[in-house]
Amino acid sequence: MKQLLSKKILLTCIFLLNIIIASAQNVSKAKQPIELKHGAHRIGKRTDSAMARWRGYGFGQFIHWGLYAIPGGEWNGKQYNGAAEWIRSWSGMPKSAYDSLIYQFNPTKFNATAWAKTAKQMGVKYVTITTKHHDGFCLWPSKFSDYNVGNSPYKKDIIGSIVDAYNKEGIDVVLYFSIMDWHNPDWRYDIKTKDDSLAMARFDQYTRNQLLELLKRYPTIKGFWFDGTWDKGWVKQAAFADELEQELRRVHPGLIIGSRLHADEFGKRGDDSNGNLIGDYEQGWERKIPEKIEDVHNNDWECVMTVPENQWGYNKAWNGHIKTADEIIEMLARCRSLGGNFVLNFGPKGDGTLRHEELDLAKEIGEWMHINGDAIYNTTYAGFDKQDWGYFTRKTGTNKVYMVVFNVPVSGALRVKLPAHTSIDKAYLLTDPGQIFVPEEIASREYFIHLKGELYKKPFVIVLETTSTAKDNGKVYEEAKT
Ligand code: 1KN
Repeated sequence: MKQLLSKKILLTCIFLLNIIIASAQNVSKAKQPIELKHGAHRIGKRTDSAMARWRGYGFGQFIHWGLYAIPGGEWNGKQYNGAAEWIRSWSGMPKSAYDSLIYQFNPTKFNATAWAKTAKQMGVKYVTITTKHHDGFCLWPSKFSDYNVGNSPYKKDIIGSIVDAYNKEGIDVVLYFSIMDWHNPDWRYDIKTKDDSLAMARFDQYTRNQLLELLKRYPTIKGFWFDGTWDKGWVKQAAFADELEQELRRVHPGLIIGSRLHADEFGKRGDDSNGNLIGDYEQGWERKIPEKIEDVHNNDWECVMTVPENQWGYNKAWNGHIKTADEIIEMLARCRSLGGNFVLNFGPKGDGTLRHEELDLAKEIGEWMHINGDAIYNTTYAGFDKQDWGYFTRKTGTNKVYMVVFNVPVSGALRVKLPAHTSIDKAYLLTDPGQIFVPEEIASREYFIHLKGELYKKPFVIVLETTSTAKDNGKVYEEAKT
């Protein structure tokens, strides 16, 4: 009995010891990064001027345009419930009917200058335009695919006229490019046979050719926005895709590429197997926005957002909730307060015009940006605690902090908690610097800014000129939570 008991104790001890050893090993494993050939090539943010420019944009426009704009989510009188640009994948529409839309593509009312002027009026600093979506249709006359705009009745190069017109308005251009291609017979969702490998090797070269072609044709572009890279077929091309990314960067210095082009050799996407971000910025904030600064893991990031629910290409029937200008402005301010860019999607019609809902939004958002843009452009995370009335942003590298106010409390008192070693020198309304607020100190480093009882129908901005006696001024806050 005694012996049995001690045996039991011994076994328990060994068992516990094993757990301790295993967890200790885990800890050392977590500390020891594994060697990766195709993981992140840099730890931390880029420090060059092209990336600094991108970071300062604040607000961008996304454009999804292609053959899917012609059906606009409808085929033979029936409505497709998915995203309009995915209609080719719907069993209700024959693939051949979709592919034949190229013979109908003739947007005679398309005017790149008009689009660029609308974007400028809205206040965006960059545009991301679909060169080729999942359907494989190319909006430029590609030498490497017949399925391109040059073979449509329209004939003319759409990407070229957009790049020129937007650049003329001072707006930078990024090219969206879907790797997944429903038109190219060499595309594979997975690679299971020798034949699949051969096909995908041809597909790799096709992709490389097209990307080099785009860089050559449009030398002013600032970046590529990749999509359709989630299937195993492409994930297994990690080595090729990584080398391709390096090649594109060599050919076009300063080029900005998000986290979606290549996986690492273990098939890990976005963050590599060591948890480091692949590419220049986090692309995962699609139709969602981080809640707090910890969520962004000190990465550069961009949020892309649709006006209705999940619709990117033109859909005649916008069902469900459609965002208002004020909602969109709030999303924009929230993104800026967490150091990200915000990109609003437009889905132009098949005739080349913008739908009136989007034109109206561009105007209303633009009116706000025109007077409040200072709180958005070249701003970043302020290092102040979030308050219920809205969002803080900071003019990058300075002690100028903006309060973008959306929810005025019934008391009219806006709470501000200052970080350590910081004081407020001056507080005033951005649109009327003569309107000065005298902050009331309510506790150590805690203030109320009292509004004067007006009715506020639009979000507004209060500027705080601050002094920081912390070692490194504004920079401290930007790097504080890294
Ligand atoms: C949830 O699965 C998807 C798959 C593709 C969600 C979105 C997308 C594509 N990315 C967006 C930027 C659009 O281009 C959309 O078609």
